[in-house]
Amino acid sequence: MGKFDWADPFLLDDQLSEDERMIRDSAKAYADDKLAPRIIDAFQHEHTDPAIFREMGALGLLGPTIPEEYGGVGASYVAYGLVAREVERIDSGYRSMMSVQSSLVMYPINAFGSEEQKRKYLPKLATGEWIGCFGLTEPDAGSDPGGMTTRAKKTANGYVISGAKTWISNSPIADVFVIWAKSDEHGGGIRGFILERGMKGLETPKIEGKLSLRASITGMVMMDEVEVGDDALLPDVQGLKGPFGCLNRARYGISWGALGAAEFCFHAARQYGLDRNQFGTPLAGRQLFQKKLADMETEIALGLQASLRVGRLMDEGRFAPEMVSVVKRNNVGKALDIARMSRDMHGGNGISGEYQVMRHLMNLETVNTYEGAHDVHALILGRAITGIAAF
Ligand code: TGC
Ligand code: FAD
Repeated sequence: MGKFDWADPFLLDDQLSEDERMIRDSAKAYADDKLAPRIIDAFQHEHTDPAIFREMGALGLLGPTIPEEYGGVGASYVAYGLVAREVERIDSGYRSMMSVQSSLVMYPINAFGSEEQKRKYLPKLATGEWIGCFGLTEPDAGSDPGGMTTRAKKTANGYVISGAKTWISNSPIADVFVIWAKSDEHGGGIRGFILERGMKGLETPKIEGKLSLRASITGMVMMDEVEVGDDALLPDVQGLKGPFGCLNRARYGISWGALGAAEFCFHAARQYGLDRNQFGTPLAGRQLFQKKLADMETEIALGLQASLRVGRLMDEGRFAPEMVSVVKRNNVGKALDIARMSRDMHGGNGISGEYQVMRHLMNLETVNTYEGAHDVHALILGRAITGIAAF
């Protein structure tokens, strides 16, 4: 008979390789030592520390799946998911900074870029010397990115790009911009371009006053006739499958990350219930309290196994985007329920910054919306199940 570990019910650790455990442990040590002490203050004061990119880069946590020759560490997608889980255990905003850099900036340059683009950008993005952002969403094109109006017009030796992107993670501090635009040269098809800070006509105003993800800076990318050379075009992809190819990876990472946040909230509720006495006994000794803990543990354990399976299939080149929709939608939705429950189980203390569960709850509201809103993933699955698109 095996032994039951309440914090690792299905012995997830046993299913990881030695390398995966090493990367996980290094991410965990970093998150505990360097991120946890900063987060309460950073969230309260809406402060994003750009040094975090360089710290993560030094540990190989940026673009870990990218080959070593371009600055990555050639890690598995399971390892990438484990890193997201450890970072988001501290804060979804820190995971956001990391996953945009890794899956939405380094991945498309590696997968769709020229050799020159890979050599120019990837090593500096891997060390965190350069910060990247990904511009898909527009004021009038969120869930429906095919409705974008940003345009790239062909010129003699390049393109002129005009349009506005909004809700772009990292944009106010970014050096490198992966921008998706409709290109007149390609019959109005969607193409990716790499823009750089300092280009004439490029502005990146910050979006102020977010009540969620406050440690991760978000902004717009305003492009007023930004001139780029032919070498700014990502040559190897055309159409929405370009940005969606990136989103598959980022959404998969989020499926692990959200459960890291959920684990924090679960562990916090358990400890609070053991420590706090009401009516003469610890709250943890009450049936209603234990049922909530059992529900949390069950959803986290099931969700982690599902993400591990999708990660293994990704590493074998056998995943389908709909698998990612299952785990992104389920795990984030469950994490949001768990954070809300944990907030409730902390009573009045649950609303204070010090106990941290309300911060996770507020963050997870964003995570439920970005990278394909919860209901949009239901529609992706609905289409796969019925053959009818209901968007
Ligand atoms: P649809 O007709 O379904 O497809 C158009 C073309 O794209 C291909 N495709 C995919 N390719 C790879 N992976 C996927 N997951 C793909 N999904 C679709 C498809 O095969 C087709 O290719 P082709 O060659 O036939 O043209 O497109 P649609 O316009 O009907 O799309 C519908 C829908 C709802 C699936 C899609 O628009 C969607 O997913 N909307 C959600 C938008 C979204 O996720 N935005 C995210 C913005 S980035 C972000 O939030 C970053 S936050 C990061 C952080 O801080 O962590
Ligand atoms: P909408 O698309 O207007 O959706 C509003 C509501 O309507 C949602 O509940 C949705 O589920 C529902 N809905 C939409 N369509 C349908 C339908 N057909 N049927 C039924 N219901 C529907 N984008 C980037 O490109 N890069 C980034 O780095 C980035 N970072 C972000 C960071 C933050 C903090 C936030 C909040 C967002 C970020 N986004 C980013 C944008 C994000 O991807 C979008 O907010 C998301 O795709 C949803 O688009 P929307 O906000 O326009 O909502």
